[in-house]
Amino acid sequence: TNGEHVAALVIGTGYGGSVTALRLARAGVDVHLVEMGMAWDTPGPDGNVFANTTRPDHRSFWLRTRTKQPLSNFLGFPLDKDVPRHTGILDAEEFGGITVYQGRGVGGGSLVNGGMAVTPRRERFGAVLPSVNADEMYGTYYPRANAGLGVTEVDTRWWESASCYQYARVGRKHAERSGFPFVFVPNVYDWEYMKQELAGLVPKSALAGEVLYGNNHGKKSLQKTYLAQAKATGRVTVSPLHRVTSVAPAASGYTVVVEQLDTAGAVTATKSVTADRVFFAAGSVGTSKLLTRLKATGALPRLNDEIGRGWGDNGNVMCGRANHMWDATGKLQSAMPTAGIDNWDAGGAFAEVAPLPTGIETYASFYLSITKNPHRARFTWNASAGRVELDWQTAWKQPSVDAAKTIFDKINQKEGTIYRTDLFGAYKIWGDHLTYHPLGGAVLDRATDNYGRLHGYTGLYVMDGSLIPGNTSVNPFVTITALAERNIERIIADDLRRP
Ligand code: FAE
Repeated sequence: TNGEHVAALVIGTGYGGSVTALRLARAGVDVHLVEMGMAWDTPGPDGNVFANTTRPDHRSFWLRTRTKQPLSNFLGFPLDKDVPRHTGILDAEEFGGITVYQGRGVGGGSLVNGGMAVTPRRERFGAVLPSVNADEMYGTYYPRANAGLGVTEVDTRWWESASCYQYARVGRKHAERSGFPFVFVPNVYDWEYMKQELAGLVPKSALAGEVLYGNNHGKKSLQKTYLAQAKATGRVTVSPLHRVTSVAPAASGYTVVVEQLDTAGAVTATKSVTADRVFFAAGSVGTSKLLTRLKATGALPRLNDEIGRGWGDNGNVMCGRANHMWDATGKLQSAMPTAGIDNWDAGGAFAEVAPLPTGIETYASFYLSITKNPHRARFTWNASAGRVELDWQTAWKQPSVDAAKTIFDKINQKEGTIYRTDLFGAYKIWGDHLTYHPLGGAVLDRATDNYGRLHGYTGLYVMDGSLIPGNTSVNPFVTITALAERNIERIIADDLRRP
């Protein structure tokens, strides 16, 4: 409520925000979480909280009147359709050269993502976060994050015969025939639940194609893990449909301005609260946009010049391949990926074998590659337009395409197959217009100290993916979670326990 004072205010409820809330609350600190998206705890007219991926509706997109699906076309038909403007779950946020997909709601990206919970190979960690002690991360914080997130491995004996992973077995066959290492990756999906889905014993979720607009069952989003534990402490409150617009020094602590939204996105109230400490966990784009604007417009002028810098797309690029008739990928495809092709050291690409859950046999193999892309963009404040811009260039995806080609040109040659040209618009092979993995913008040990304390101010912290400089070599959320676990432990010990 307006005029309230809180000990700790956390902006955003994704991985960084949820870890921060749980650990502060367990240390005896009262925490208020502010989330611009909805709570996602109430069923819609169809009895489900979340819309199905194949039938987007008002719940699916953040304040859009037309869907913007990552796969825009199929067999020559455009897939996008009109939807009522609503504070839906998936934001396709458009900058000049790239569309950045993000989750909106209590749970952040955990509501919409594929659940792939990958710890980078240890020998690659030095390139991911050079200032962080790898022994501590691999000895303590990665295990803590994996436990907190409920990460488990698929039962490979079940996987070998499950019809819903035929597409992944075809992916393995093609990878191995071309000599690439094929690796299983852990996930946060409840595998026992999926087995029951396949056996027809429970309502289908992953096997009904649910992922991009939320999973009604089976996936352990943050709502079921960190946030449930945080709420159980009795010290955590959450305000959904509240968006932070300003943070500025007050006589004691900080004044935080928050707009309350209705489900059409209109501002219904503006509130001002004070907080002793403010934790920015609005995601790489959300935190970078806030900090860039607050520095430029004079609310937080002492933030340093690293704010807004070091942003990358984790090298995301997508493609599909057309298989021969003997390599059917299956009508039923689990929406939760289980495996990847690791050509990082030789070619700079790690490719997830991704589902294409259309409900029909497509003879297509589909992949999301994470690549070693060297380009880094910067957020800047455009005063005349009154908005933050990102200077990512469309052409900067070329190194990612080249890296992905080290895998798929070879597989196509070996198999005598071709790329699909119908998935991203007419005759377009590469899905190079987007990222699911925004990283950076307030990089650790540059914009902040080595534990996320923002330079220039006491009591302001960054806790999310904006700390990571642009690439993690694998899917990012386990690293975001582990880094938040590491930083908050130090912050509690040094800033909160000592007078
Ligand atoms: P994030 O989870 O984005 O949370 C930030 C929260 O802050 C959001 O809920 C925002 O609504 C909220 N917010 C933003 N601005 C404000 C404001 N001004 N006031 C109040 N609230 C605000 O941040 N990663 C993997 O590791 N494995 C996967 O399989 C995977 N699949 C993905 C699939 C999709 C479709 C997408 C979009 C992402 C995927 N990711 C995956 C990426 C992953 O979800 C992402 O890296 C993390 O969610 C980022 O965590 P953060 O805590 O940084």
